[in-house]
Amino acid sequence: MTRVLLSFGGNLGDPVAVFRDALAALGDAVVKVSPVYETPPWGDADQPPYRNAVVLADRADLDPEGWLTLAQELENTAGRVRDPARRFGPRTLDVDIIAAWDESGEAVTSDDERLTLPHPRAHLRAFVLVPWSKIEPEAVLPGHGRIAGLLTDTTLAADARQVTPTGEALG
Ligand code: A4P
Ligand code: MG
Repeated sequence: MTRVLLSFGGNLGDPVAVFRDALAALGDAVVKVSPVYETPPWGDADQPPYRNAVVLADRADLDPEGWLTLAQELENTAGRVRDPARRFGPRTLDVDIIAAWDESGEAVTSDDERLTLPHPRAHLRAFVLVPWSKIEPEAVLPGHGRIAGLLTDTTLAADARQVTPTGEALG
């Protein structure tokens, strides 16, 4: 079994419809889904606001590499087009693996550029930490401590105030 915390983000087309399709494709693997939030673009200001959500999921037959393949399949199904000139630019769907845990609950770590675990920017992102704290208030981001503690950082707390629930239902 590998449990993962997936982050969904998108700001082109109808991201909420895309999130629903991705969740349907994950099927029984889905354990918990956060509310949907509207968030200011991070890393590249010249683009529309994002919708973000996180999903806790479990699959007995997938290792973290298998999860990365599945995440990329979900992005491709959503018609994701990568613009190499704009790393943090607009997209229909981004699925990042924020963290992974093995069957005994141990966090999986990896320094590999193809799959870095935990995600190297997760601890800087209110658009990941706020939705995650909503479904797992006691969660720990491996290597960084309790997410509730991270969100007390001045910069993150200011960013968190701009992470706005939209009331759109995914389930
Ligand atoms: N990769 C390595 N580790 C991981 C991991 N833990 N999860 C590799 C997923 N992928 C991982 O990703 C680039 C490469 O990272 C992949 O080949 C994979 O093997 P990508 O999805 O092709 O490109 P990307 O998503 O543009 O890059 P990246 O680095 O994931 O971008 P970010 O950092 O996710 O930024 N603002 C708001 N408000 N909300 C957002 O969701 N998202 C981004 C994307 C920018 N600004 C945003 C949001
Ligand atoms: Mg990505």
